[in-house]
Amino acid sequence: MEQNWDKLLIPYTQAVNELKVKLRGIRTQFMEIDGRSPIEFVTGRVKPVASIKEKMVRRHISEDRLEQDMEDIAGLRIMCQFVDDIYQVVDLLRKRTDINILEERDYVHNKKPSGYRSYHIVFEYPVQMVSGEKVIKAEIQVRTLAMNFWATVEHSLNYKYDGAFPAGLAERLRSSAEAAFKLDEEMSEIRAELQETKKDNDPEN
Ligand code: 0O2
Ligand code: 0O2
Repeated sequence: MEQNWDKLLIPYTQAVNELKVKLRGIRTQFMEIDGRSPIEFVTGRVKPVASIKEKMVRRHISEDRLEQDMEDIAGLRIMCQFVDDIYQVVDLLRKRTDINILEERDYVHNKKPSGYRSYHIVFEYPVQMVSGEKVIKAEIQVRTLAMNFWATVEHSLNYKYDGAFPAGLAERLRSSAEAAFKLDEEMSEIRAELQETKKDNDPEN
């Protein structure tokens, strides 16, 4: 039987919309209290049907296993300024009672062969449907602005090359990912030095 995509995607769309509000709410609360947030901004999307179909072929996922085996039909991204912020956000997510974390993948410190870095969390999320509660799987990717810059550009180049970069270019992309990570490390060091300077100049110390 032909899959009814519109019907299948209703709870995923609902989940993405709810989670965008909830995750952006974390930023709002931090800004109110601290004037600084570990979350810079949040985006979310439901995977387009064409990408779902392509991934089903690539990962040998049958239609009847789709909802169990495809973890990123509902996908959220949290962008952070600093690498440390990623882990603060992950800690906050672990404490939430509205998501049930199934798996964490730390590609920040275990980069993928492509050079890709991000922290992935796969979780269950209950959606209140008129027919009753439906628990779906969803994924949050937590990354710095620099990691996001690299992943966004690499993803669009990948699309043009249909996933197979010429060897020399793949190597240059890997070294660009390293350059982005060096930038993250340098920014963290600058922040740490600024905090030290501030402490030294604080008359209360
Ligand atoms: P604001 O005040 O415009 O920043 P939405 O309608 O926003 O719920 P949509 O249109 O599907 O959802 O967009 P998506 O992809 O979920 O998220 C877009 C949000 O990410 C917008 O924020 C953008 O401003 C923000 N965004 C995207 N790229 C960047 C970036 O490079 N830097 C920053 N700081 N923000 C970015 P808002 O909340 O809609 O509001
Ligand atoms: P989209 O929506 O186009 O981004 P796999 O399918 O083997 O790659 P797996 O094991 O299902 O991956 O999950 P993993 O590796 O934790 O997460 C896969 C997702 O991470 C991808 O989703 C991308 O969003 C992101 N990702 C992983 N590797 C790379 C990479 O080298 N470059 C970029 N730009 N993003 C990456 P999709 O399904 O590819 O879809």
